Amino acid sequence: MSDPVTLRREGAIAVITVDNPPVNALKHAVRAGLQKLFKEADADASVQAIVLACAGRTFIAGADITEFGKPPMAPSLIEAITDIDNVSKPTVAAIHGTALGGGLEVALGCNYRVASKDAKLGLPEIKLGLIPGAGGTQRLPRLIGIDKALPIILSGNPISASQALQDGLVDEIIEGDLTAGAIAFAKRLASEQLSLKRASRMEDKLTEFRKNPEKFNEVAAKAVGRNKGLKAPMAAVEAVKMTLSVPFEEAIKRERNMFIELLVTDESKSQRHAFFAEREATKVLDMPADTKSREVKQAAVIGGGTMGGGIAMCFANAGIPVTLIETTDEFLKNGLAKIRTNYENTAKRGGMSEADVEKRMSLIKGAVGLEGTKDADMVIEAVFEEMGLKKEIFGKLDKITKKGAILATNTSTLDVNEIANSTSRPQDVIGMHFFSPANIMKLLEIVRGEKSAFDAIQTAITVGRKIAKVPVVVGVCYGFVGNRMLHRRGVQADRLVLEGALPQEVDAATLEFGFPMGPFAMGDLAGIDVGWRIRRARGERNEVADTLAEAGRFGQKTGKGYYIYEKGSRTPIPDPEVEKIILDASAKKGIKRRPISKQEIIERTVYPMINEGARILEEGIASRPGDIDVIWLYGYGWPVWRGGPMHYADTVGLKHVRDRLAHHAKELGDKSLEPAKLLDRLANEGKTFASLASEMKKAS
Ligand code: 3H9
Repeated sequence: MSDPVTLRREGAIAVITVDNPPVNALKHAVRAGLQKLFKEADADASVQAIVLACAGRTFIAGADITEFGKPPMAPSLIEAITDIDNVSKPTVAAIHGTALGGGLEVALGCNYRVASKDAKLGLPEIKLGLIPGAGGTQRLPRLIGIDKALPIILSGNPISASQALQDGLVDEIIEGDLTAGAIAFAKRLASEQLSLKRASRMEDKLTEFRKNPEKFNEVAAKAVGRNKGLKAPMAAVEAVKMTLSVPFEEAIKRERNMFIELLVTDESKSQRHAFFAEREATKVLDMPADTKSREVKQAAVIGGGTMGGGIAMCFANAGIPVTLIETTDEFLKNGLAKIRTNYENTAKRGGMSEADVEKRMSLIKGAVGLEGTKDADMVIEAVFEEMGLKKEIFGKLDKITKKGAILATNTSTLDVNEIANSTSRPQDVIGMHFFSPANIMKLLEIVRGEKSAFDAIQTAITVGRKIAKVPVVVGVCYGFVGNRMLHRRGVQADRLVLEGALPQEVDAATLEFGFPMGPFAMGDLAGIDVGWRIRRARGERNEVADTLAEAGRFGQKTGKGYYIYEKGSRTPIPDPEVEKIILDASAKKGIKRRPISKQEIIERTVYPMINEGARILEEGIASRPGDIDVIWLYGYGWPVWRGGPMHYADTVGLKHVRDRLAHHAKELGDKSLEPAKLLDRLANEGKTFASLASEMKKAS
């Protein structure tokens, strides 16, 4: 294998290049190569300055995450960066793509940083449940100040090159050839013989905070935000705080130890699992490796309601022209107006410029009637959930649309195969299930019909990524993966309320678990009337929900539901009237109410989802446990530090989950809680969903 780090000369400038595809991660050979070649260039009297550049699509994107948890191999990243920092000649990092984590830490070990216009720089370790472990928490605050560094470290979000220039993280933006620009920059440095700028030795940006430590606490509390209590954010604050009182060398050692301690936490393991699961989810196990996407230059969305409008926005946001189709001029006008209002609201909040609003609106055309789909390479239908209507639309699309166009349905419940069979080209039909609000929610369930062609699936994945979604391929079943599992939680939440809990208790336990919202607050947000109407049509009844709906308590939209909402507020306030409705419902059903613990609430709401996830795997609806996790992380607010339901099940132990489900099933006489066959088998064999994933991968 060729060396991933090489050195070449451009006159008196040594150019060290990292070439370790795909993202130039700092595997052992890269660390060793960097250390060796920086030392070599430093020792060479004919070298006046050193440029560090990267080949391929990006600057170094961080430590090699796949090496975490394996025995450490010298040099550590800290050792390599310390040696770079100690070089006696000017050093310049030339940044393109993304300088992330350990990559930015390497760049911070250099004296100067130049970047291409579209580069991004960040310390995303927090998103992996970690802190920067190679000097980032010490060098960044010294270079740009604590008030600017803390939000970067605590959010994990990268900043743009222009922001970095403004903050002093980058010294120059290079237009055109980056390496040539960096070499020119280095030559200037060498000729001016300025003293070396070492972030590790800078103290002036710390003075203000040293004088006023209270200010540090204020800035830190703001940067931590909702993540208070999680291990990595707390450690990050502690690490940055060291800049105020602990000498640099000592602080670096302590930072490293904190990093190592975080590596073994469940939180970090869960977040790292999520990182790889997200990337794995786009790989379809049986798809031939050479499958190519079809080209999508023009899209059409049928239905100008909230969902259709949101989907059209996703395309416009990604720069793909899209036609919004409605049945009448009036509906179309309303749909387009709603989209414009959405964009304008974002602009008012400072999220985009007025010019951006116009640019995006110019990409969205309107048309009345399905003829408007004739030029589209991808059509997404987002009309009512009515099989007859969908089949009629797909039958017409079959005649109108171009050969090879992807015909997608956004159905959340209906049989994609039946829809596909209403056309003469079921191979082009697929489900693309967006989550509301579609322009915000990241998850995209791609529903693969039994006849969907591989290149149609691949196109949906590629387009999904292009429009900034996290695509996961699933099979056809009622509710697909996410909603099918959610249903299990809903059933138990309703039962818990009848047995003795109150909505606010169930919601509080769910929030404490880490979800942003509990099932009842979510019911109020979605609208209680939706389920009520469906149940009425089916002749079914949910005693509590339907009594609320009959009293006109539809949720947030009517100011009352499971909770009361003050005018203009979304904060749920428990309501004694609801408590009475619940007590009456229990009495009517002859249920003797009992106190219900938080533990039982979690076991009864979360474990049945895991159980359903196991059934979904058994049936092959999801191809990997990690796919289910990704769906829950991006579609339903599952806390990332718990890794997703299937990963979480592994952390509590499958035997425990199985036994508790069996216990509740027996105690309550509730067959729906009986452990799934797969869960039972894995528990008996002492296995995990992760081990099942490895078995599945080997078998494919
Ligand atoms: C760190 O640096 C700790 C230090 O402070 C201290 C250490 C002591 N390692 O995302 P993509 C793989 S923590 C190993 O699809 P994109 C990825 O799995 C690290 N592998 O591409 C995928 O593999 P595959 C801090 C990595 O263009 C392939 O590369 N850094 C790593 O959409 C392509 O990835 C981060 O957290 C890695 N670090 O996005 C950055 N990164 O093809 C994490 C990627 O087999 N990375 N892979 O599925 C990213 O955010 C994105 O990958 C990036 C590119 C934006 C760079």
